[in-house]
Amino acid sequence: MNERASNLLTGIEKRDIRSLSKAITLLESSLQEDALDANDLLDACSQLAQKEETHRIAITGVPGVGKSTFIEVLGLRYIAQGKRVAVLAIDPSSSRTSGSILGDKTRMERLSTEANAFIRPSAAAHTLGGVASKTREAIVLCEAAGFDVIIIETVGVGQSETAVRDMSDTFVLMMLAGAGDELQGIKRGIMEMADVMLINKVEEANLAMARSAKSEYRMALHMLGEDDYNWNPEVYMMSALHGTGIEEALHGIEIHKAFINFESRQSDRRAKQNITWFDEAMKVLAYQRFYAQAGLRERIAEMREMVAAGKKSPLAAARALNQA
Ligand SMILES: Nc1nc2c(ncn2[C@@H]2O[C@H](COP(=O)(O)OP(=O)(O)O)[C@@H](O)[C@H]2O)c(=O)[nH]1
Ligand SMILES: [Mg+2]
Repeated sequence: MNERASNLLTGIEKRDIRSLSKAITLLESSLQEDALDANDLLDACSQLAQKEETHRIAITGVPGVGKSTFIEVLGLRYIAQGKRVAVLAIDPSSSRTSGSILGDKTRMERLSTEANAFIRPSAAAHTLGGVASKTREAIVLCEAAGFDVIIIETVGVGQSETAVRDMSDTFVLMMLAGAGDELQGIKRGIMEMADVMLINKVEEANLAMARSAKSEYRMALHMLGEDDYNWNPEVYMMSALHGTGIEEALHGIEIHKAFINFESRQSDRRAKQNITWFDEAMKVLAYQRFYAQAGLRERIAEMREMVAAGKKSPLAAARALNQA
């Protein structure tokens, strides 16, 4: 390991936030000269990470549902319990400079001033293997730096949830009462992934509607059936802004943690997740190596023209380029 990587590693071991931040930036780098250090660092951190004791919580839901507001409350609770909390935000649609990320930061104002909190906005969307794969690496680094609770905030639309489910112990889905499933962009597939469901913004004016939404969701979850571990997801009502129902919601998350910690379910789940990670990394690296071939770009352009002119079928053209 060279000096830069080993300095960062020392910093991470000392729980230095600046080193952690720099290390994550290094891992996000797409520069060829950073790749080796990034690998060394990730490897060393995987060995360091106190894996079993940490809790990886994914919070998902449509923009505006109140994820960041809830994470601030949740994070402060964990800190009050003496834990160290890292928040990683994934927004597949945004780059680092976008307004939504800045908005998140201000919404976690109190959390961000805590010495035992670390808040990291989304990686740039064009990083190799996608934002989600970088988040996975960031989790490893945060755990190596002694963070006990890792909260991953992600928008509940698009394809990122499956990836996020694959890197969390507890998958929390936040909903609004009465907005209608279609309106919320919540697909059945996402509901199937939920370990805990929270209906947010439940206040006096919509209490009745929230109650009926709750029983509808409970019924829907029940019909979806149990997951691999026979866990029955529960639905809670709360107002992250006004602080009502928070105890119950936290309790729901904690019960799930206790459940997965039982009989090595968590290590089992993480082992499966690591296999998925490996499979994805294989694809990304194979893809990268393939496209790094000299002269490939010209050959692709040539084949495209032949396909367009009807001189070669698309499949035959692709096969021709893949026979190396
Ligand atoms: N009335 C009400 N507003 C809330 C609640 N939680 C969040 N908000 C507001 O909803 C907006 C979006 O919240 P935010 O946490 O940024 O949502 P995110 O996009 O899911 O992260 C903000 O203006 C919050 O103040 C709640 O429980 N009740
Ligand atoms: Mg947010």
